[in-house]
Amino acid sequence: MKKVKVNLIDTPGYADFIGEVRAALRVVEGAVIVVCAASGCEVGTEQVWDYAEDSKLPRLVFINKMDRENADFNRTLESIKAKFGTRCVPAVLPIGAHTTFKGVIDLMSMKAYTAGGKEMLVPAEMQAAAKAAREKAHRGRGRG
Ligand SMILES: Nc1nc2c(ncn2[C@@H]2O[C@H](COP(=O)(O)OP(=O)(O)OP(=O)(O)O)[C@@H](O)[C@H]2O)c(=O)[nH]1
Ligand SMILES: [Mg+2]
Repeated sequence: MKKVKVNLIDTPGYADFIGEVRAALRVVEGAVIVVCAASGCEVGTEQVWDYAEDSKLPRLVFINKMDRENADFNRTLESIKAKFGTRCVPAVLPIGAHTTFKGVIDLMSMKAYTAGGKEMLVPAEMQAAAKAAREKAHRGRGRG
C-alpha cells in the first residue's frame, strides 16, 4: 500500500483565536469541523464553515460527544443541513446515544466499529437504517 503522510493542524475554538484558524486554513487541503452532538452548531461553526467555503476547501463535519446526555445525532445533522445545505450527508451513523452509545457504522464499507475502533457486527436493528442512509447519501451527493 502506498504510504501517505497526513499532517493535522489543530486550531483553537475560541473566537479570540480566529486569526490562527484563518492562517491554518490558508495552508491546508481540507478541514474537519467538530460539532458537539448535544449543543449543536455554534457561532464559530458557521464562521469556520464560511472561511472554508471562501477557500473552496473540501470539508467534513465530525459530530462528537455522542456519549453525552442530550446527544442527538439526527437533530444535530438536521441543524447542519439547515445551515449548510442538504449536500451535507452522513458518512457514518452512530450506534446508540448517551449511555447506550456503542460505536459507529461506516456507510461506505457498511462495517461497524466500537467507539474504541474495533470492528463489530452491524446491529440487526440498524441494518435497514444504515442501508437507507447509504442510499440517500449516494442520491443526494453534490446536490442542495
Ligand atoms: N464525553 C465526551 N467528552 C468529550 C468528547 N470529546 C471531547 N470531550 C471532552 O471535551 C473537553 C474539550 O475537549 P477538547 O478536545 O479540548 O476540545 P476542543 O474543541 O479542542 O477545544 P478548544 O481547543 O479549546 O476549542 C475535554 O474535557 C474532553 O475530554 C466526547 O466525545 N465525549
Ligand atoms: Mg482544541
